[in-house]
Amino acid sequence: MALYTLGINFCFLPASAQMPANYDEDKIKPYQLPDPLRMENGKTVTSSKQWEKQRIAILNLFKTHVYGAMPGKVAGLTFRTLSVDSMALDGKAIRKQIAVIFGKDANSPKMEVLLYLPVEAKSPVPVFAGLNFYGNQTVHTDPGINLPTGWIANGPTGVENNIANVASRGFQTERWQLEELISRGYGLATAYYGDLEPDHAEGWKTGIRTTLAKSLGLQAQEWSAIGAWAWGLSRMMDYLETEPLVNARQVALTGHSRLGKAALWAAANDTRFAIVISNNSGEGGAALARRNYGETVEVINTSFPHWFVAKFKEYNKDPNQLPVDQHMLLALMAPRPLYVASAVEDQWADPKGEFLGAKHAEPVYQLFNKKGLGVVQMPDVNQPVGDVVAYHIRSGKHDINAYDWQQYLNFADRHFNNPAK
Ligand code: GTR
Repeated sequence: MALYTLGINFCFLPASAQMPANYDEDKIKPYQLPDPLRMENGKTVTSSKQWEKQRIAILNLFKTHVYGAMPGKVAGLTFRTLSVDSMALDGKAIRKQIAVIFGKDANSPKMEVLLYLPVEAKSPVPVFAGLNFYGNQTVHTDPGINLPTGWIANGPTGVENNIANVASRGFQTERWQLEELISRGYGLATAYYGDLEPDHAEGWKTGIRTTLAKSLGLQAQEWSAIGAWAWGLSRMMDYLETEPLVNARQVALTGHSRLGKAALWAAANDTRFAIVISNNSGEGGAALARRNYGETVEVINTSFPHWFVAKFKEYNKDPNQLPVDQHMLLALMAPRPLYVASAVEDQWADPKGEFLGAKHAEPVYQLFNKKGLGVVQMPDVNQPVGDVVAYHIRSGKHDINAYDWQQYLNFADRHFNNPAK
Protein backbone atom coordinates (compact mmCIF):
# COMPACT_ATOMS: atom_id res chain seq x y z
CA MET A 1 0.00 0.00 0.00
CA ALA A 2 1.34 3.44 -0.87
CA LEU A 3 2.48 5.47 2.12
CA TYR A 4 0.23 8.23 0.86
CA THR A 5 -2.87 6.08 1.25
CA LEU A 6 -1.74 5.07 4.69
CA GLY A 7 -2.13 8.71 5.59
CA ILE A 8 1.47 9.32 6.43
CA ASN A 9 2.60 12.86 5.95
CA PHE A 10 5.69 12.69 3.71
CA CYS A 11 7.80 15.05 5.75
CA PHE A 12 7.17 13.28 9.04
CA LEU A 13 7.81 9.81 7.73
CA PRO A 14 9.36 7.76 10.51
CA ALA A 15 11.47 4.69 9.84
CA SER A 16 9.28 2.47 12.00
CA ALA A 17 6.21 3.37 9.94
CA GLN A 18 7.70 0.93 7.46
CA MET A 19 7.29 -1.93 9.96
CA PRO A 20 4.52 -4.20 8.61
CA ALA A 21 1.12 -3.13 9.91
CA ASN A 22 -2.01 -5.22 10.22
CA TYR A 23 -4.98 -4.23 8.05
CA ASP A 24 -6.98 -7.40 8.50
CA GLU A 25 -9.95 -7.34 10.92
CA ASP A 26 -9.63 -11.10 11.33
CA LYS A 27 -6.16 -10.64 12.77
CA ILE A 28 -7.19 -8.29 15.55
CA LYS A 29 -6.06 -9.92 18.78
CA PRO A 30 -8.79 -10.42 21.37
CA TYR A 31 -9.02 -7.58 23.85
CA GLN A 32 -11.17 -6.40 26.70
CA LEU A 33 -11.74 -2.69 27.24
CA PRO A 34 -11.59 -1.22 30.74
CA ASP A 35 -15.00 0.06 31.82
CA PRO A 36 -14.96 3.86 32.26
CA LEU A 37 -17.74 3.55 34.83
CA ARG A 38 -15.93 1.08 37.04
CA MET A 39 -14.47 2.85 40.05
CA GLU A 40 -11.32 1.85 41.90
CA ASN A 41 -13.42 0.27 44.66
CA GLY A 42 -15.04 -2.02 42.09
CA LYS A 43 -18.41 -0.26 42.17
CA THR A 44 -20.06 1.24 39.11
CA VAL A 45 -20.72 4.93 38.57
CA THR A 46 -24.46 5.46 38.22
CA SER A 47 -24.85 9.24 38.28
CA SER A 48 -23.29 12.33 36.76
CA LYS A 49 -22.45 13.44 40.30
CA GLN A 50 -20.39 10.31 40.93
CA TRP A 51 -18.74 10.75 37.55
CA GLU A 52 -17.02 13.97 38.74
CA LYS A 53 -14.71 11.93 40.97
CA GLN A 54 -14.27 9.14 38.47
CA ARG A 55 -13.39 11.70 35.82
CA ILE A 56 -10.46 12.94 37.89
CA ALA A 57 -9.32 9.37 38.56
CA ILE A 58 -9.30 8.58 34.82
CA LEU A 59 -7.58 11.86 33.98
CA ASN A 60 -4.84 10.95 36.45
CA LEU A 61 -4.41 7.53 34.86
CA PHE A 62 -3.86 9.18 31.47
CA LYS A 63 -1.31 11.53 33.07
CA THR A 64 0.63 8.68 34.62
CA HIS A 65 0.52 6.17 31.80
CA VAL A 66 0.17 8.11 28.56
CA TYR A 67 0.57 11.89 28.27
CA GLY A 68 2.31 13.00 31.48
CA ALA A 69 1.61 15.86 33.85
CA MET A 70 -0.41 18.90 32.88
CA PRO A 71 0.83 22.05 34.61
CA GLY A 72 -1.45 25.02 35.24
CA LYS A 73 -1.06 28.60 34.05
CA VAL A 74 2.44 30.06 34.24
CA ALA A 75 2.96 33.09 36.51
CA GLY A 76 3.02 36.41 34.69
CA LEU A 77 1.23 35.18 31.55
CA THR A 78 0.98 38.26 29.29
CA PHE A 79 -0.92 39.01 26.09
CA ARG A 80 0.54 41.58 23.73
CA THR A 81 -1.36 42.66 20.63
CA LEU A 82 1.10 42.78 17.76
CA SER A 83 -1.24 43.94 15.01
CA VAL A 84 -4.89 44.55 14.20
CA ASP A 85 -6.36 44.89 10.71
CA SER A 86 -10.10 45.54 10.51
CA MET A 87 -10.14 45.21 6.73
CA ALA A 88 -8.64 41.75 6.33
CA LEU A 89 -9.95 39.24 3.78
CA ASP A 90 -11.33 41.98 1.50
CA GLY A 91 -13.04 43.74 4.35
CA LYS A 92 -14.83 40.62 5.62
CA ALA A 93 -12.72 40.00 8.71
CA ILE A 94 -10.76 41.52 11.52
CA ARG A 95 -7.28 40.01 11.81
CA LYS A 96 -5.45 40.19 15.10
CA GLN A 97 -2.03 38.79 15.96
CA ILE A 98 -1.26 38.39 19.62
CA ALA A 99 1.89 37.31 21.42
CA VAL A 100 0.97 35.05 24.32
CA ILE A 101 4.05 35.50 26.49
CA PHE A 102 4.76 32.81 29.07
CA GLY A 103 6.12 35.13 31.77
CA LYS A 104 6.55 38.76 32.75
CA ASP A 105 9.92 39.27 31.15
CA ALA A 106 9.83 40.19 27.43
CA ASN A 107 12.33 37.43 26.67
CA SER A 108 10.07 34.72 28.07
CA PRO A 109 9.05 31.99 25.62
CA LYS A 110 5.94 32.85 23.64
CA MET A 111 3.37 31.61 21.20
CA GLU A 112 1.83 33.77 18.50
CA VAL A 113 -1.95 33.55 18.13
CA LEU A 114 -3.57 34.47 14.83
CA LEU A 115 -7.22 35.43 15.23
CA TYR A 116 -9.78 36.18 12.54
CA LEU A 117 -13.25 37.43 13.39
CA PRO A 118 -16.19 38.20 11.11
CA VAL A 119 -16.56 41.98 10.68
CA GLU A 120 -20.34 41.74 10.53
CA ALA A 121 -20.86 40.09 13.92
CA LYS A 122 -23.25 41.94 16.19
CA SER A 123 -22.26 40.09 19.34
CA PRO A 124 -19.22 38.14 20.54
CA VAL A 125 -18.71 35.22 18.18
CA PRO A 126 -18.09 31.51 18.62
CA VAL A 127 -14.59 30.52 17.59
CA PHE A 128 -12.87 27.43 16.23
CA ALA A 129 -9.45 27.05 17.82
CA GLY A 130 -6.59 24.74 16.93
CA LEU A 131 -2.88 24.43 16.34
CA ASN A 132 -1.32 24.36 12.88
CA PHE A 133 1.59 22.31 11.49
CA TYR A 134 3.75 24.79 9.58
CA GLY A 135 3.10 28.28 10.93
CA ASN A 136 0.20 30.74 10.95
CA GLN A 137 1.11 31.99 7.46
CA THR A 138 0.13 28.61 6.01
CA VAL A 139 -3.57 28.92 6.92
CA HIS A 140 -4.25 31.66 4.35
CA THR A 141 -2.45 33.67 1.66
CA ASP A 142 -3.21 36.93 3.54
CA PRO A 143 0.15 38.75 3.27
CA GLY A 144 -0.37 40.43 6.64
CA ILE A 145 0.21 37.20 8.60
CA ASN A 146 3.58 37.14 10.39
CA LEU A 147 6.04 34.46 9.35
CA PRO A 148 7.27 32.23 12.17
CA THR A 149 10.96 32.50 12.98
CA GLY A 150 11.50 29.17 14.76
CA TRP A 151 12.17 25.63 13.56
CA ILE A 152 9.69 24.19 11.03
CA ALA A 153 9.78 20.67 9.58
CA ASN A 154 11.14 20.64 6.04
CA GLY A 155 8.88 19.36 3.30
CA PRO A 156 6.30 21.94 2.31
CA THR A 157 6.88 24.59 -0.32
CA GLY A 158 8.46 27.60 1.29
CA VAL A 159 10.29 25.83 4.09
CA GLU A 160 14.05 25.64 3.58
CA ASN A 161 16.60 24.51 6.13
CA ASN A 162 13.78 24.40 8.68
CA ILE A 163 12.92 28.10 8.17
CA ALA A 164 9.66 29.28 6.57
CA ASN A 165 9.74 31.89 3.82
CA VAL A 166 6.99 33.80 1.96
CA ALA A 167 6.45 30.93 -0.48
CA SER A 168 4.84 28.98 2.40
CA ARG A 169 1.95 31.47 2.65
CA GLY A 170 -1.34 29.68 2.20
CA PHE A 171 0.28 26.24 2.01
CA GLN A 172 -2.60 24.71 4.01
CA THR A 173 -5.48 27.01 3.03
CA GLU A 174 -7.60 23.98 2.18
CA ARG A 175 -7.21 22.66 5.71
CA TRP A 176 -8.61 25.78 7.37
CA GLN A 177 -11.49 26.98 5.16
CA LEU A 178 -11.12 30.39 6.74
CA GLU A 179 -13.46 32.31 4.42
CA GLU A 180 -16.20 29.73 4.91
CA LEU A 181 -15.85 29.98 8.70
CA ILE A 182 -16.05 33.77 8.57
CA SER A 183 -19.07 33.75 6.25
CA ARG A 184 -20.86 31.39 8.63
CA GLY A 185 -20.28 33.71 11.59
CA TYR A 186 -17.34 31.99 13.27
CA GLY A 187 -13.91 33.21 14.25
CA LEU A 188 -10.70 31.22 13.95
CA ALA A 189 -7.83 31.18 16.44
CA THR A 190 -4.67 29.29 15.60
CA ALA A 191 -1.02 29.06 16.57
CA TYR A 192 1.99 27.13 15.31
CA TYR A 193 2.58 24.06 17.48
CA GLY A 194 6.36 24.44 17.15
CA ASP A 195 6.11 27.66 19.20
CA LEU A 196 5.52 25.28 22.11
CA GLU A 197 7.80 22.43 21.19
CA PRO A 198 9.51 21.64 17.88
CA ASP A 199 8.25 18.25 16.77
CA HIS A 200 11.30 16.01 16.80
CA ALA A 201 12.94 13.80 19.39
CA GLU A 202 15.26 16.58 20.60
CA GLY A 203 12.62 19.31 20.41
CA TRP A 204 12.00 19.31 24.14
CA LYS A 205 15.45 20.81 24.69
CA THR A 206 14.44 24.12 23.12
CA GLY A 207 10.68 23.92 23.76
CA ILE A 208 8.65 25.00 26.78
CA ARG A 209 9.27 21.73 28.64
CA THR A 210 12.80 23.03 29.13
CA THR A 211 12.47 26.81 28.91
CA LEU A 212 9.56 26.86 31.38
CA ALA A 213 10.75 24.01 33.62
CA LYS A 214 11.62 26.38 36.42
CA SER A 215 8.57 28.62 36.20
CA LEU A 216 6.20 25.65 35.93
CA GLY A 217 8.06 23.64 38.55
CA LEU A 218 8.17 20.58 36.31
CA GLN A 219 10.98 18.59 34.70
CA ALA A 220 10.82 18.05 30.94
CA GLN A 221 10.51 14.26 31.32
CA GLU A 222 7.49 14.54 33.60
CA TRP A 223 5.34 15.48 30.64
CA SER A 224 5.37 15.09 26.87
CA ALA A 225 5.30 16.94 23.55
CA ILE A 226 1.56 16.27 23.26
CA GLY A 227 1.27 17.67 26.79
CA ALA A 228 3.17 20.81 25.80
CA TRP A 229 0.98 21.37 22.73
CA ALA A 230 -2.16 20.80 24.78
CA TRP A 231 -0.92 23.21 27.46
CA GLY A 232 -0.49 25.85 24.73
CA LEU A 233 -4.12 25.38 23.69
CA SER A 234 -5.22 26.19 27.22
CA ARG A 235 -3.09 29.35 27.15
CA MET A 236 -4.78 30.25 23.87
CA MET A 237 -8.06 29.83 25.73
CA ASP A 238 -6.77 32.13 28.51
CA TYR A 239 -6.24 34.77 25.86
CA LEU A 240 -9.62 34.19 24.18
CA GLU A 241 -11.31 34.74 27.55
CA THR A 242 -9.91 38.29 27.55
CA GLU A 243 -11.01 39.10 24.01
CA PRO A 244 -14.32 41.02 24.07
CA LEU A 245 -15.18 40.12 20.45
CA VAL A 246 -15.05 36.38 21.26
CA ASN A 247 -17.66 34.32 23.04
CA ALA A 248 -15.22 32.25 25.12
CA ARG A 249 -18.04 29.95 26.24
CA GLN A 250 -18.37 28.87 22.62
CA VAL A 251 -14.91 27.72 21.64
CA ALA A 252 -14.79 24.59 19.48
CA LEU A 253 -11.40 22.94 19.73
CA THR A 254 -10.25 21.17 16.58
CA GLY A 255 -7.16 19.25 15.67
CA HIS A 256 -5.99 17.08 12.82
CA SER A 257 -3.92 13.94 13.34
CA ARG A 258 -1.17 14.47 15.96
CA LEU A 259 -2.77 17.84 16.66
CA GLY A 260 -6.06 16.01 17.11
CA LYS A 261 -4.39 13.96 19.83
CA ALA A 262 -3.20 17.23 21.41
CA ALA A 263 -6.70 18.74 21.13
CA LEU A 264 -8.27 15.75 22.87
CA TRP A 265 -5.71 15.88 25.66
CA ALA A 266 -6.22 19.64 26.04
CA ALA A 267 -10.00 19.32 26.24
CA ALA A 268 -9.76 16.39 28.66
CA ASN A 269 -7.88 18.66 31.07
CA ASP A 270 -9.61 21.92 30.29
CA THR A 271 -13.40 21.90 30.31
CA ARG A 272 -13.58 25.48 29.06
CA PHE A 273 -13.47 24.05 25.53
CA ALA A 274 -17.17 23.73 24.76
CA ILE A 275 -16.93 21.44 21.72
CA VAL A 276 -14.17 18.99 20.86
CA ILE A 277 -13.37 17.78 17.36
CA SER A 278 -10.95 14.98 16.61
CA ASN A 279 -10.03 14.82 12.93
CA ASN A 280 -8.18 11.62 11.92
CA SER A 281 -6.40 11.60 15.30
CA GLY A 282 -5.73 7.85 15.18
CA GLU A 283 -3.37 6.07 17.58
CA GLY A 284 -2.93 8.02 20.80
CA GLY A 285 -6.02 10.01 19.81
CA ALA A 286 -9.52 8.63 19.26
CA ALA A 287 -8.53 5.13 18.09
CA LEU A 288 -8.58 2.25 20.56
CA ALA A 289 -5.02 1.35 21.57
CA ARG A 290 -5.90 -2.30 22.10
CA ARG A 291 -6.71 -2.85 18.42
CA ASN A 292 -3.62 -3.93 16.52
CA TYR A 293 -4.72 -2.28 13.28
CA GLY A 294 -2.66 0.31 11.38
CA GLU A 295 -0.41 2.27 13.72
CA THR A 296 0.12 0.57 17.08
CA VAL A 297 1.32 1.66 20.52
CA GLU A 298 4.72 0.17 19.77
CA VAL A 299 5.06 1.86 16.39
CA ILE A 300 4.00 5.29 17.61
CA ASN A 301 6.32 5.11 20.61
CA THR A 302 9.20 4.11 18.38
CA SER A 303 8.58 6.73 15.69
CA PHE A 304 7.73 9.56 18.05
CA PRO A 305 9.36 8.83 21.43
CA HIS A 306 8.79 12.42 22.55
CA TRP A 307 5.00 12.47 22.09
CA PHE A 308 4.16 10.49 25.24
CA VAL A 309 5.72 9.86 28.66
CA ALA A 310 8.33 7.12 29.03
CA LYS A 311 5.86 4.94 30.97
CA PHE A 312 3.65 4.55 27.86
CA LYS A 313 6.46 2.55 26.22
CA GLU A 314 5.99 -0.17 28.84
CA TYR A 315 2.79 -1.08 26.96
CA ASN A 316 4.46 -1.47 23.55
CA LYS A 317 4.23 -5.25 23.55
CA ASP A 318 0.89 -5.59 25.29
CA PRO A 319 -1.54 -2.62 25.28
CA ASN A 320 -3.98 -4.90 27.15
CA GLN A 321 -2.02 -4.03 30.27
CA LEU A 322 -2.91 -0.34 29.97
CA PRO A 323 -5.33 0.69 32.73
CA VAL A 324 -7.06 2.98 30.19
CA ASP A 325 -7.99 2.99 26.53
CA GLN A 326 -8.88 5.86 24.27
CA HIS A 327 -12.68 5.56 24.68
CA MET A 328 -11.99 6.74 28.24
CA LEU A 329 -10.17 9.81 26.94
CA LEU A 330 -13.20 10.57 24.76
CA ALA A 331 -15.47 9.99 27.76
CA LEU A 332 -13.63 12.80 29.56
CA MET A 333 -15.30 15.21 27.11
CA ALA A 334 -18.77 14.37 28.46
CA PRO A 335 -21.23 16.02 28.52
CA ARG A 336 -19.71 18.36 25.93
CA PRO A 337 -20.42 17.78 22.25
CA LEU A 338 -17.73 15.58 20.70
CA TYR A 339 -17.13 14.93 17.00
CA VAL A 340 -14.82 12.14 15.84
CA ALA A 341 -13.97 11.90 12.15
CA SER A 342 -12.09 9.36 10.04
CA ALA A 343 -11.17 8.99 6.36
CA VAL A 344 -11.46 5.84 4.27
CA GLU A 345 -7.92 5.98 2.93
CA ASP A 346 -6.51 6.73 6.37
CA GLN A 347 -6.32 3.11 7.46
CA TRP A 348 -3.13 3.92 9.34
CA ALA A 349 -5.30 5.80 11.87
CA ASP A 350 -7.70 2.82 12.17
CA PRO A 351 -11.10 4.37 11.29
CA LYS A 352 -12.97 1.52 12.96
CA GLY A 353 -10.89 1.98 16.12
CA GLU A 354 -11.81 5.68 16.06
CA PHE A 355 -15.50 4.85 15.65
CA LEU A 356 -15.33 2.33 18.50
CA GLY A 357 -13.56 4.88 20.68
CA ALA A 358 -16.55 7.20 20.31
CA LYS A 359 -19.04 4.32 20.64
CA HIS A 360 -17.58 3.09 23.93
CA ALA A 361 -17.63 6.62 25.38
CA GLU A 362 -21.43 6.58 25.15
CA PRO A 363 -22.19 5.12 28.62
CA VAL A 364 -20.64 8.22 30.18
CA TYR A 365 -22.72 10.55 28.01
CA GLN A 366 -25.77 8.57 29.07
CA LEU A 367 -25.12 9.57 32.68
CA PHE A 368 -25.96 13.08 31.48
CA ASN A 369 -28.94 11.87 29.43
CA LYS A 370 -27.07 12.74 26.27
CA LYS A 371 -27.56 10.73 23.15
CA GLY A 372 -24.59 8.97 21.62
CA LEU A 373 -23.98 8.00 18.03
CA GLY A 374 -27.40 6.40 17.59
CA VAL A 375 -25.92 3.53 15.56
CA VAL A 376 -24.31 0.22 16.39
CA GLN A 377 -22.25 -0.27 13.23
CA MET A 378 -19.97 2.14 11.46
CA PRO A 379 -22.01 4.34 9.11
CA ASP A 380 -21.48 4.38 5.34
CA VAL A 381 -18.94 6.69 3.82
CA ASN A 382 -19.94 10.37 3.92
CA GLN A 383 -22.96 9.66 6.16
CA PRO A 384 -22.45 11.58 9.40
CA VAL A 385 -24.23 10.12 12.44
CA GLY A 386 -24.88 11.16 16.01
CA ASP A 387 -26.02 14.12 17.99
CA VAL A 388 -23.94 15.09 21.04
CA VAL A 389 -21.41 12.44 20.07
CA ALA A 390 -21.04 12.53 16.29
CA TYR A 391 -18.96 10.59 13.79
CA HIS A 392 -18.26 10.43 10.09
CA ILE A 393 -15.95 8.57 7.78
CA ARG A 394 -15.42 10.50 4.59
CA SER A 395 -13.98 9.39 1.29
CA GLY A 396 -10.36 10.28 0.60
CA LYS A 397 -7.09 10.49 2.40
CA HIS A 398 -5.67 11.49 5.78
CA ASP A 399 -6.48 15.20 5.79
CA ILE A 400 -8.94 17.81 6.97
CA ASN A 401 -10.86 19.30 4.10
CA ALA A 402 -13.97 21.24 3.06
CA TYR A 403 -16.24 18.24 3.65
CA ASP A 404 -14.99 17.81 7.22
CA TRP A 405 -15.41 21.50 7.95
CA GLN A 406 -18.98 21.52 6.62
CA GLN A 407 -19.86 18.83 9.17
CA TYR A 408 -18.07 20.66 12.00
CA LEU A 409 -19.79 23.94 11.14
CA ASN A 410 -23.18 22.24 11.07
CA PHE A 411 -22.37 20.54 14.37
CA ALA A 412 -21.34 23.86 15.96
CA ASP A 413 -24.43 25.62 14.54
CA ARG A 414 -26.55 22.94 16.20
CA HIS A 415 -24.90 23.05 19.59
CA PHE A 416 -24.05 26.74 19.81
CA ASN A 417 -27.22 27.91 18.17
CA ASN A 418 -24.94 30.45 16.55
CA PRO A 419 -26.80 33.75 16.52
CA ALA A 420 -24.33 35.38 14.16
CA LYS A 421 -25.02 33.07 11.24
C1 GTR B 1 1.89 9.94 11.39
C2 GTR B 1 1.67 9.35 12.74
C3 GTR B 1 0.23 9.49 13.13
C4 GTR B 1 -0.30 10.88 12.88
C5 GTR B 1 0.28 11.55 11.65
C6 GTR B 1 0.13 13.06 11.54
O1 GTR B 1 3.17 9.77 10.92
O2 GTR B 1 2.04 8.00 12.68
O3 GTR B 1 0.06 9.09 14.47
O4 GTR B 1 -0.15 11.69 13.98
O5 GTR B 1 1.62 11.32 11.52
O6 GTR B 1 0.22 13.80 12.51
O7 GTR B 1 -0.05 13.52 10.40
